[in-house]
Amino acid sequence: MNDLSDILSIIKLSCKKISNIIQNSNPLKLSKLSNEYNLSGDNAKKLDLMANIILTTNLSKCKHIKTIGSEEEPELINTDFKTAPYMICFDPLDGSSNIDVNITTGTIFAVYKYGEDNNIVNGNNIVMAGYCLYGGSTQLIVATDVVNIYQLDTDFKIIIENWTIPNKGTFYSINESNKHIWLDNRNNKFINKLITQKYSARWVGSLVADGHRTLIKGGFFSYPSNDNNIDGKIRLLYEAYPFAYIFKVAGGFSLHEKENISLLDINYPVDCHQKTPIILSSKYEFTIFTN
Ligand code: FDP
Repeated sequence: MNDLSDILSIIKLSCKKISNIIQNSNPLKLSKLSNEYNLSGDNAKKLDLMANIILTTNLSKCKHIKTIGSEEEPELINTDFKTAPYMICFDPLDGSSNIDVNITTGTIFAVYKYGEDNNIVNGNNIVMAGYCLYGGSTQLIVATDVVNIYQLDTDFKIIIENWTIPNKGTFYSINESNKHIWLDNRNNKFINKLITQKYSARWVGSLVADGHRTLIKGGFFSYPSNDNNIDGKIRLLYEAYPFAYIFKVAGGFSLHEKENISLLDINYPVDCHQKTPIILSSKYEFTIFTN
């Protein structure tokens, strides 16, 4: 086994555990606020913290990993393996507002390879990224040089190899209740244009679910900056970079609305919890948005 398949095995084991907890517990109890707060600034639910403990405990034993970053940890954690080649960052439980109502949540991760000078420059240092969906079934989407989709039976088994995103979709996914406070005025015009082309709206409110729909069916997903979230809401290291990587490998696109470049080219942040506006898209919608 090579380094990445070792890391992937640990992710599979951890996601299977998290999936079992979700399948076998009362969602109202799992969604209770913990007394602790995560230092990325959000209230942490019980399930968020359980998922974090499972992932950090398992991954900190992996000899290939030098550093761990999690939404639920204040700072990056150094493992015992000081000369290991990789950093892993994850959101242990994305979509917390959907836990109590038994709607899809997920785990998002990215594995970064340190450069020669022991640096990570941006999202292009990613060598593997993915997410696990805890939904109608539990699926794991993994991007290396191709995107593969696994489904959990007794273990994760590949159900689709080499997934590519369709060129065009029929849905756009954006929280339109923020339309009066969006900072990029392209959004309103763009959505009106899609509506005239018979597009419909979808918003689950879990990045994993809305991003997954866009990856499978094509279309447009965005969480733009707004008056209340000037830097956007999605975290760069463990949400935006991984999704940007997955979309790129699948033949799709990502964009930072202010810089007008791929999210992967945005500089590695000083703060490991830095937020960013995010756009993920198939080709047709991306071409309209950027022209
Ligand atoms: P959540 O706070 O529930 O974890 O990452 C943050 C996130 O969910 C995304 O998964 C989701 O796309 C977004 O926030 C939803 O935000 P709104 O509630 O503002 O729509």
